Amino acid sequence: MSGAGAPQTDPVDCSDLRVAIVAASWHDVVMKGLLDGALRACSDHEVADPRVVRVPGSFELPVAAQALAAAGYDAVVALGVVIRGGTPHFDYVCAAATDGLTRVALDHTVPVGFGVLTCDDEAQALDRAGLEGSREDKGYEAAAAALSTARVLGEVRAA
Ligand code: DLZ
Repeated sequence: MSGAGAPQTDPVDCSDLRVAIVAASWHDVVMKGLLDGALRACSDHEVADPRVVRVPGSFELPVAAQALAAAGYDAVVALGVVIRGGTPHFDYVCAAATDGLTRVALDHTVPVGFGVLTCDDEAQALDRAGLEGSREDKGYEAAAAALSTARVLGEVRAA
């Protein structure tokens, strides 16, 4: 999947929303880039004080996202990096994170930004991490998507 075609949208005011970020801890340089990007997106959208929680790996993202959604956050941003190794573990962790986060979003009707990188190697991950020299900023994108979706859901509920 390429990053071409991503929407170019201006940040909307989300100062009234409660926002949480859940971030895995594997691959710390890439994770720092993703987390910084998500926090920058929150700032651009005027989210005052997003809550940040850390979990060990991407496999643990859904259960933490579920707890945050159940606690009443209006938007959750999930960040992680999974790098392919020589075993099927990669596929299981990616599937668990993807399916689990989708389930949280639908079960709670809360947008869950999908900022989980699934890469063949570390170079691919660094290129998407929003670091100096990266071509993409997936932490920012995931947070911006969750925030603008939370705004849309608010409008749907109000109509
Ligand atoms: C075990 C594992 C491996 C091999 N690789 C990664 C990875 O690249 N990225 C990641 O976020 N987590 C990895 N994990 C850890 C699992 O997500 C999980 O934390 C453990 O299996 C314990 O449940």
